[in-house]
Amino acid sequence: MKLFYSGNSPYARRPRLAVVEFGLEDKVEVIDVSPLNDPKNILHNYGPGAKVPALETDTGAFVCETLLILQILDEASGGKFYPSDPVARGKAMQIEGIASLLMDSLFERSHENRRDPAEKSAAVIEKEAGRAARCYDALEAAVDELSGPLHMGILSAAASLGYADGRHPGDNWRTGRPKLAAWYEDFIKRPALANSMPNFG
Ligand SMILES: N[C@@H](CCC(=O)N[C@@H](CS)C(=O)NCC(=O)O)C(=O)O
Repeated sequence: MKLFYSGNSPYARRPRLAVVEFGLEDKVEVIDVSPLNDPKNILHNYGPGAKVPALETDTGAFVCETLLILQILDEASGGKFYPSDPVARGKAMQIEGIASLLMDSLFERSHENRRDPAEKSAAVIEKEAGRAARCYDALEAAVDELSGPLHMGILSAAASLGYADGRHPGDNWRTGRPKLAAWYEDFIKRPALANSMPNFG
């Protein structure tokens, strides 16, 4: 399979992390397709979205959308991404959902922040900042789960927090969330995390 990514994409970082952490490096070739804003970007040859992550499967499908890609990679790993026990699996999915919500919210706010002042919506920015704060709180409350056996929700939570640091340093998400801050500082020492840290200059 081929996984297309760009280095600073928080979405693409999730399957990139999974490939390393769940032992798929022999099955998945990772291909950097940045810069994404190049109209001749190779992704335009494959489908309408031209977004990362994108996955070309061994059966010739070209699949976009992070959660679908993770589903395919999970199958390729023999189901390593989520626990098999139903209760643990539900908790892992709960974390994955919060991490996804957080990433979407941060992504939307970052676009809104970069609009021309006349086009910017203070209401959207405020609404998404509130949603992100609730997600940070939920992750702080779930830190025991984050510290447990590795699953995809944990990797996605780390990717979202890394993106928060890059695009929304003013969120100061560590303030008032000491358990999450301590967990994250330790977790990002894992080579897969350290080697894929985004750099927004
Ligand atoms: N809903 C998509 C979002 C992916 C996405 O927005 N990726 C961004 C990079 S972080 C992208 O490819 N942007 C290129 C563009 O907008 O042209 C997913 O979950 O995979």
